[in-house]
Amino acid sequence: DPFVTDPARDPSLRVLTAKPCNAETPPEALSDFLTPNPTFYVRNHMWVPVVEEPESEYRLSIELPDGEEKSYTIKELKERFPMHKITVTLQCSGNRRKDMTVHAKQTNGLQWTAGAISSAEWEGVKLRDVLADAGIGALGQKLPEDARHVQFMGLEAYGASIPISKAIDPLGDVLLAFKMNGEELPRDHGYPLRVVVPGNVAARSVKWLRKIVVSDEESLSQWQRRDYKCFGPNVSNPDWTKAKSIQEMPITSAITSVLSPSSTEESRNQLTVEGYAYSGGGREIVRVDISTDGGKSWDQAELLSDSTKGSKAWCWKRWRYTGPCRSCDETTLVVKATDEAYNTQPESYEAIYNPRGNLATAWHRVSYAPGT
Ligand code: MTE
Ligand code: MO
Repeated sequence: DPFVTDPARDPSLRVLTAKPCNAETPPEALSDFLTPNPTFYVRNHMWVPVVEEPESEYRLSIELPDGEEKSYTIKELKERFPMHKITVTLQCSGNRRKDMTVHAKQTNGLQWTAGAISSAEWEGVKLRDVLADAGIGALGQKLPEDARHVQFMGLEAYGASIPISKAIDPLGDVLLAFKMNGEELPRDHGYPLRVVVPGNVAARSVKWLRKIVVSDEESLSQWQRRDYKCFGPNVSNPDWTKAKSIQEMPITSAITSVLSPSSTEESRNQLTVEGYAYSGGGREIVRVDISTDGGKSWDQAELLSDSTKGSKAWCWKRWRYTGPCRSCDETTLVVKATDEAYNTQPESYEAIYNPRGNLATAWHRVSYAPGT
């Protein structure tokens, strides 16, 4: 049983599968701006690799398009490159998949609710600095034509890739991270080294990173070539080669808590609703619309001004709404968000249905009965 060496886990995580461990952040922890490490969601495809002496034993190797290979110990990475701290939200492409199943039809994959998303302050060195040292992508230097993708390989067998443009973008902030919220990376989240790709689907933030390959091709893994893609709502048996891999995430939002109005007559029809909104590509959330009558009328939530680190808006925005509950018998609360490019969320899950239930970003609806 390769799972016997998996780490102990916080009992408040909402476990979907135990082996491999797939567990959501509980709603209480979703109200924190930075998710505490023990309740940061866990998405493992396999077991958690055991790494005993990383400072001396662990080497990250980098293979260039001409076949040349360089390698770095953890100590070298820490000593030779400037350290950076960046606040980044990671979100699984399957976040809210269960909503798509409930509101459209059956989807195939872990039935996440709104907790396959979490945020942390990550600390490490920039991938672009290390690649430049290895001989690729320094500012002002011409890129070889066959340097198109940067592939990442984990210690188990997981792998994925990102386009070279993201990897070497001075404002792209891709990190090789050693720390998470000021602590050493927990084993579940990639100890001793993980790549963090801000703004992209979390599937590209490969944990237990052992090798980087700069290539003319995307990663050959199924997680690059198959699973994380979307198709038209009519396509039930997709030709996986025909769609683009998910990279930058689309905009989404969710309600994470509804506070019942207090019992005084005056505030009886007041409601407080809280949640998050997030968009990929570093696009900032600029507006969150709330409806307390199933989407017939709208109001705006207050955006909380949490302070972030990094070149772009890589982190979710928390929001809060207190207002009259318009049709205050049984009702549906709805949230949708808008980002700085004026992207907004689709109204229905049917319109974005795909059999793998990826990117279930439709308006988030929560039923609410006063007095409950
Ligand atoms: N990296 C490795 N090596 N193995 C994995 O199973 N899962 C990916 C990504 N990186 C995975 C991985 C997926 S699909 C997600 S959503 C994120 O890690 C989850 O990161 P977390 O467990 O730190 O929340
Ligand atoms: Mo994921």
